[in-house]
Amino acid sequence: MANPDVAKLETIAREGRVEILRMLTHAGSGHPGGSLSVIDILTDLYFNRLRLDPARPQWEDRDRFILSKGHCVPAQYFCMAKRGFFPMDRIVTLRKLGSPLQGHPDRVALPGIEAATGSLGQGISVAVGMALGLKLAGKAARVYCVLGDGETQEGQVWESLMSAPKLGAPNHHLDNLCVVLDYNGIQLDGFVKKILDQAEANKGAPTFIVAHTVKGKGVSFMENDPEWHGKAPKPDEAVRAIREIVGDPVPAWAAPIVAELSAMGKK
Ligand SMILES: Cc1ncc(C[n+]2csc(CCOP(=O)(O)OP(=O)(O)O)c2C)c(N)n1
Repeated sequence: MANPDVAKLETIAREGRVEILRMLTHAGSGHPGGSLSVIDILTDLYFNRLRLDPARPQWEDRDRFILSKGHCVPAQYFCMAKRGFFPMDRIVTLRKLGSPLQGHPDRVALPGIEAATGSLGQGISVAVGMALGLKLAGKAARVYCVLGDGETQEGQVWESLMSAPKLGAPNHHLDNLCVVLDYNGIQLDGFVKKILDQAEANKGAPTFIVAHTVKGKGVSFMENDPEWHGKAPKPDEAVRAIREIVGDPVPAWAAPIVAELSAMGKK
């Protein structure tokens, strides 16, 4: 989109960070670091780019979004709720038995999710296939996919990215595919550079964007610390984190969440 309202997107992403911390604290498990790094990318996609109709999640001409780093789905749940796919109060059921909001995206349980991801590397392959299918069907819809930098170590990522520029040629180049790399520099067990350096950006069509992000962004004690890859905050930690994100005094919209999490900490 030509002129995104950046201030509006920043406000939404700030709310997203608060809701991510809230849902992870309720769940007692999950992945704060990569959810906090990817929320800015997802905010741009969901509120500036994707053509979706929450009332018709299966609308044929919709753009498709696949979160290949599926463990960071709390960020996507926030965006979906905010866009009206389901009520925001449902996000506290994250990872609960029977909830459609599982720890990794489930396309059967939650309309609006395009692919079950979480086994790293698979989402990008699905995205490439979808882009080809849409081209062959003559649809103008686009496919967006977000990859983690640690995830690029999966062989399947390389296979799909090498095939993407070739598939559909000569008449159906996949210029409807846009892949964004959440380059936060940290994977599960440490810094990506120390483990295996990441992919170089592919030039030409399809598009591949390297987004330089910060894992745990917005929370000083989570930023750039691999400890916070896959550990939920305790209620008092979540309150501290939210205060950092929203500032002091806590604004009215965030006050009930701070009160809710403070009460959890006293139980
Ligand atoms: C095939 C596969 N192997 C291992 C895992 C376990 N795992 C979950 S998250 C993760 C690290 C992913 O790192 P990255 O892609 O950089 O994600 P981010 O830092 O953005 O959270 C790993 C190894 C998995 N989900 N799937």
